Amino acid sequence: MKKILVLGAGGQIGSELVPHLRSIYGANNVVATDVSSARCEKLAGEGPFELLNALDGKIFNDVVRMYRIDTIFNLVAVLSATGESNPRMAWNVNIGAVTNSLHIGRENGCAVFTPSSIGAFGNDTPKVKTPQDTIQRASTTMYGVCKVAGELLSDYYHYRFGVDTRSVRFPGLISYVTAPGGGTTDYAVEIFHAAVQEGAFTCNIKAGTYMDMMYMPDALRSVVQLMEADPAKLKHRNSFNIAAMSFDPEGIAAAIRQHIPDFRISYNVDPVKQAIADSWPDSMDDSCAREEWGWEPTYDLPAMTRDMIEKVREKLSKSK
Ligand code: VAH
Repeated sequence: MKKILVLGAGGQIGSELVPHLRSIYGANNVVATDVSSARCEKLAGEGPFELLNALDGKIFNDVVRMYRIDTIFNLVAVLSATGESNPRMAWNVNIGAVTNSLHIGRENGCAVFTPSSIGAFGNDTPKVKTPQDTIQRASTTMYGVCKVAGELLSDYYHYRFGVDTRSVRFPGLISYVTAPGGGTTDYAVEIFHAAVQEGAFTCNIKAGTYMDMMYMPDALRSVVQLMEADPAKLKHRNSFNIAAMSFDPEGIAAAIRQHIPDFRISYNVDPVKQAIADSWPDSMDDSCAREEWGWEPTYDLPAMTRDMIEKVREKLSKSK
C-alpha cells in the first residue's frame, strides 16, 4: 500500500483508521473522503481530504486518478438498526458504494477493502464458534443482506477480474473517539459514557444476549495486517472471521464494576435491535485468519474496559 483512499472517513472506523494509516504510510499518502466535511475537520487538518459521495462514480474515479490511489478502503455503511428504518436507502448506499469501489478499483488497479460483519450471519447460522465457511442466510436485516452481497461481489471481482479484494467480518467495535451511529452493538459503547457520567445505564439489549465484540485498536491493526499479508497464503479473501471477546450486557457491567463499584445496569429492550442481536452469532471461530495471516487479538474484556474508562474520563475532563 502506498497511496490510500478512505471512503466514509468520518465514521466510527474511519475516524481512527485514517490517523492510524497516516502514522504508518505518511499523512500525505492517505486521502480521507466523506460525503460530509463537517465530521472530518480534524482529518482534513492533518492530511488530504476530499468531499466525495461514493455513489458519484465519476468524481470518485477522478479523485482516485488525481491522487494515483493504489488501495481503496470502502467504509461507507448504513448500519443494522438504521438500515431497518429505511431498507431501500440502506441497499442503495451500501451496495452503491461497494460496486463503485470494485469497478473503480478494477479500472485503476487498486486493492479494495470493504469490511463485512457478524451481521453477515443469520438465524440459521451456528451461533457458537461460527465457522469461517457456513450458511449465511442473513435475510433478517438489510444490513446483513448488503454485507453478504458485498462479500460475494468482492470475491467475484477478485476471481473474475483479478482485483486484490480482502475483508474481515468485524464484531461490534468499541471505541471512545466517535459517538455510536445506529448499530445494534452501540450499547457496548454507550455504557461506558453512562457509567463514567452517571454511574448507571439503561441497556436496550437484554441480559444473556452474547455478541462478538472488539476494541478499536485491534480492529485497526487487523486491517493493516490483512492488507499487507502475503496473497499467496490467503485461502480466503472476503471475508475473514476475526474475534477478540464475546460478552452480554451483564458481563460488561461486571467488568465496569471492577472500576466503578456502584455501577448499576437496568433494561429497556429495543425490540428491533434485540431481534437483530438474536440473529447474530454469540462467538466466531477465527482460526482461518490466525492461520492465513497471523491474526491475534490483544484486548480482552478486562483490558478493553480499563482503557475505555480511562479514555472516556480523559475525554470528559477535557470537555469541561
Ligand atoms: C452494527 N456496529 O451494530 C455495527 C456492526 C457487528 C455490528 O456491524 O450494525
